[in-house]
Amino acid sequence: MSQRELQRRAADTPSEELAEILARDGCVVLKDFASEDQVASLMADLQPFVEATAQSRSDFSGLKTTRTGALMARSPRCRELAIDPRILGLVETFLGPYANTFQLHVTQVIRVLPGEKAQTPHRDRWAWSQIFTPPDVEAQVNPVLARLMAEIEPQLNIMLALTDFTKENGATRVAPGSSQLPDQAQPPEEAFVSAEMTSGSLLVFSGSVLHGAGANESEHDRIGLNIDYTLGWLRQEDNQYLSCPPEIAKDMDEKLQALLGYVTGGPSMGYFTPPLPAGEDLSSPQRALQLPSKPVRLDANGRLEFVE
Ligand SMILES: O=C(O)CCC(=O)C(=O)O
Repeated sequence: MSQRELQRRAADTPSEELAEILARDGCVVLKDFASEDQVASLMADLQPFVEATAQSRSDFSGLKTTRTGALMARSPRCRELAIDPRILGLVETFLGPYANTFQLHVTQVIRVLPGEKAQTPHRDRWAWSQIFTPPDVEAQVNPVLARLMAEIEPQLNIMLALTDFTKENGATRVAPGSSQLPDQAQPPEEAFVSAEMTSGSLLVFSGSVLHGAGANESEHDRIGLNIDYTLGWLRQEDNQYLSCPPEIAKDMDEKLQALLGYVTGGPSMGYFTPPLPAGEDLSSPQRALQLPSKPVRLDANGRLEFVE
């Protein structure tokens, strides 16, 4: 596989045109998606959480990388970005054939620190088909899930540059067109392009394209704001019900509540029954946002009780 150019488009390009590029290449850059002021406001929201985040501890996640999550709970500006109509339009166009509802999958600030090495190229959709193995043991794959995931597009990602992304500071490396290759294919180094972009620009990439963070050989941090979307019927990578529980989600925009998972997917997916008091009935997930948050627990005999 030879190198294919990474396509770049204006931020207001119609979603149908972008979805075509994504279907062919698996990636596209949207220039100047956010203004300098928007980037500064995002940074202001996120800085305290990013500064307090310890470095990751695995070879894959990076030993000189910090990953800060729970962004919907933590940042009003991230909430606005997650439901930006340009992004939601593209999510619906690109993932639309494979689901009736969509949800947030990952929300994470990825800060690549000076001295970090390049991340192993991977496809994000492998998260559903790889079988969990201890660190240092070669990943095992469920072949049925791998085949199913390759037949659909299960995921769409955005990476907003909060600093400039350069080859030197660890811009995401992506292999345009690799989304078409079988899982076993290992494209050569030359097939990868550094998604260089100025802060405020956005890399959009599918769960099928081979990519990874680049090595940071500069003296400055590379900071990207990563929000991933997936199909309503797949398990979320970052469990949004825990990262953004009902007592926080209850005052948010309805579109965002739905993306967090507080919506019924189709006729019956995702309902729940409030465990107390007795007599509560099957309820839509939206009801969890309206209930008074009265804590419950199991007593010494394993019986459910309200905490008084
Ligand atoms: O930070 C990046 O540029 C990409 C990170 C990534 O692909 C991952 O952590 O799965």
